[in-house]
Amino acid sequence: MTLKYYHAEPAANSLKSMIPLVEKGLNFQSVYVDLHKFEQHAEWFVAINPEGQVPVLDHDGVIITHTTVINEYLEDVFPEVPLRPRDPVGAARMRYWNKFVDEHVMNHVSMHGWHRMVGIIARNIESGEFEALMERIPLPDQRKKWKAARSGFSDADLANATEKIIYAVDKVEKQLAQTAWLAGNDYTLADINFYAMCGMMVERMFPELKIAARCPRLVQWRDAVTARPAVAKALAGEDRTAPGLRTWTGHAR
Ligand SMILES: N[C@@H](CCC(=O)N[C@@H](CS)C(=O)NCC(=O)O)C(=O)O
Repeated sequence: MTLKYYHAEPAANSLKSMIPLVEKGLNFQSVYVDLHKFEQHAEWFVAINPEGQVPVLDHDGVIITHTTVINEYLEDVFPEVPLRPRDPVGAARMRYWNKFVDEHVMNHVSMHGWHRMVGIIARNIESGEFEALMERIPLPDQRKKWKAARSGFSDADLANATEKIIYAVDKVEKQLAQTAWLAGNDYTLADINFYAMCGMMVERMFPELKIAARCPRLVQWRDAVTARPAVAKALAGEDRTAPGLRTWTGHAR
């Protein structure tokens, strides 16, 4: 049995499926894909994932993409260390939170991240070279996102994204007043999802939201996730992000 995990820095989507791999104690080959060099759009990588995005799981030659799908796949194939409740109600609650994060959180945090980080990278590329790079991006929406990052997202779009993030952190805070973890009494893929896509970096990315005062339970929950040995190990992975661009990701390094 061989498992190969293609990923970038230990943040957002790349972190989201790395954590379950480590939590489950699986042996896997880690393949770093350098987004700063646009390796995700290179021929060799697009041959593996035609959508030109990380992360990707290769299990004995079977390619699985999209983090929520990868994580449920890992759960189905390697259920020994469970990260999904075994009862249908618990599993439904976990999926409810995963859907919420995937549809209503991830893109909004991502827009702010792209605005601050990818925008700088995109603006540093010479004109002709930028257009040539855009040609290689397989997903039309992703091409638009790169172009928007280069020109800068509009204030209205950024304000809308911030509103959605405020709604999300307040919703999580309310849930954590009722249950220790998002889907109930157990740590699940839902916690991993919200942590990787928002929770780990929201305080550092949005100091103006005064998260510590506004969402004390979320901060406590985030610290509990960070303190898990598997999470610490996943976070310690390779990071080639220029130090000046690291602050938004919430990296301690
Ligand atoms: N829905 C996908 C999203 C994957 C995604 O957005 N990956 C980003 C990294 S966090 C990426 O590959 N970005 C590079 C690019 O789009 O050029 C998933 O859950 O895996």
